[in-house]
Amino acid sequence: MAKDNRITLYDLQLASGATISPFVWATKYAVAHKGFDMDIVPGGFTGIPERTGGKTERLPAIVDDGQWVLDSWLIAEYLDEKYPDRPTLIGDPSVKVCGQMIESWLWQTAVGPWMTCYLKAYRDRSVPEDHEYVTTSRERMFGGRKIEDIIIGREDRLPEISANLELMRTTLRENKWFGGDSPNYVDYRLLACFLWLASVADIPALVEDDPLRDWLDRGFDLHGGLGRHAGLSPIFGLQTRDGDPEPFNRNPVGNGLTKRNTGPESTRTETAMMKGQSAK
Ligand SMILES: N[C@@H](CCC(=O)N[C@@H](CS)C(=O)NCC(=O)O)C(=O)O
Repeated sequence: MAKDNRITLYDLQLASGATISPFVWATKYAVAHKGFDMDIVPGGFTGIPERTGGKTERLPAIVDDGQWVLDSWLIAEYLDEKYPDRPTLIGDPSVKVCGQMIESWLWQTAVGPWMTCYLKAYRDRSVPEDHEYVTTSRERMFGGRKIEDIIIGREDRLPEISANLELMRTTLRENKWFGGDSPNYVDYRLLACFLWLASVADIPALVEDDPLRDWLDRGFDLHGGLGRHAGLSPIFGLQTRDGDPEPFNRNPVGNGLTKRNTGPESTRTETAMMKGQSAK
């Protein structure tokens, strides 16, 4: 049992003290969701093995009353297993399977493309002793291209990345949280990607009136404003230009996939459209 209700969490931070890693963000939310207080061990990318006594090269890691647990998903599973009487993070196994699928989609659709827009801020905002490591390791990940070259053209890419998030907007139009009435670990995994974004966004990625904003604001406010660190940047405020794609669908129409069939009344408009009639 966590001593004094406290769990130690090894953080991965920028110079501002804001967490950069989406995996660490998800873990912070998981520990808070379980009702534990956190003792944060600060630090950047350099010296993770030294900081953790050789336990890991990657973060997050937690220590619960002397027990080390690594990996953000394994930590969430550990917390549910060890503390079943506290609020559930994952619960049914399908939550993990479907959650990992939607998270992979978000990484492919947005996190990866945003990385090509914000890599310079990612490096410049890291703690000074990390700059060289972040530069060389991330340039290697991008096939040896220079960080300054990778971000070129980002103003053209940002509206398109935003437009590609429509799947999340559709889901959140019908549901308060991915967990249903209350947030679960899937919400935290996805919120963590946007918190990563906020940690590196030297220009906004989403327009002010993006429908995702409601869920994001509620999510960032959870657990005493866990996602409101002073080192984070505004992610809303993207200015679109003539010729840019619409950053979100302003006229979403329900269809058979998203609308529940509760009888002819519920499908009348769609049926009229399909028959080329005006709905009565
Ligand atoms: N599967 C691991 C991934 C952890 C991971 O890759 N963390 C990154 C930060 S996002 C890290 O520690 N990177 C250290 C480095 O880049 O040297 C988890 O979910 O915890």
